[in-house]
Amino acid sequence: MDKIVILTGAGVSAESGLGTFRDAGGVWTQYDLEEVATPEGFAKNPGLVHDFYNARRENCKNKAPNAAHDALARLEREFTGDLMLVTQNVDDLHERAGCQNVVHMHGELMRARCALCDHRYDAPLVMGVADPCPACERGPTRPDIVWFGEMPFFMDDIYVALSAADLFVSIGTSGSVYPAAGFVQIADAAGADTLELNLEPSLGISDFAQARQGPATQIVPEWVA
Ligand code: BJW
Repeated sequence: MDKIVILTGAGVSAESGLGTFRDAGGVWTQYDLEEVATPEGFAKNPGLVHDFYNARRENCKNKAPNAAHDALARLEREFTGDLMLVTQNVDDLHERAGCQNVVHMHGELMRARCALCDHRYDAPLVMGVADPCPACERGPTRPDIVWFGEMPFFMDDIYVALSAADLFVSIGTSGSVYPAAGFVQIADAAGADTLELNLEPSLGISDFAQARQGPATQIVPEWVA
């Protein structure tokens, strides 16, 4: 076993106090995703979208990595083969646990980008509609987040890693958002073993060879050990 791809989702950060999206009380039960997580929503009301991400940024800064993040950081440090940690999460808890190479396929809460020239930079804690791009000074700035209908980042690198993987592990994701929800099928077709670690069976559980259910802070350290 020397090529592992790990996909994480909101369930990994749940026990750090960051809400998931689709569980009871989750982000999409409180906000209309069309309004705050689509390019059309941003075009219609950028102030509302900035308010949503400003609150998420403030909330995230006050949270800490948990035992699942710590275990994955230890795995990254100690594993001698190729390991790609792909996260759908926009928080920075994997990095704060010590992970060096995190592939943020849905972007990063703590980063911003210019909608005109694509310049990327560290987001201020509070972004606003009038903020000019620090590089071109002309374009409107936006959170560096992949919204519905937009192409997730690093897809070529991810598909290459999935096609070569010996093991694909999906942790803390409901398997309801594509293309991430289809990664298990790509890895399986390429001959990888597949494992799901989640609080409850995901939508895609039948595609996995093995699954373990429980809180991430328990089952991830147990798996890494
Ligand atoms: C615990 C736990 C604990 C709780 N321990 N576990 C077919 C193919 C391709 C695309 C599509 C398709 N069909 C539809 C699409 C379009 C769309 C899509 O998927 N829509 C679906 C709703 C049907 N996808 C897109 O638009 C994507 N772009 C795209 O497809 O571009 C074209 C393309 C085509 C083909 C190839 C490549 C590209 C973009 C999707 C962008 C998603 N953005 C969001 C919001 C932005 C980030 C933010 O603001 O935070 O990303 S949506 C939201 O969902 C967020 C998440 O990353 C994402 C996934 O959610 P996640 O992480 O799974 O959270 P939950 O809440 O759903 O689940 C949590 C799980 O944890 C649960 O199972 C719990 O049980 C568990 N859990 N506590 C362990 N303690």
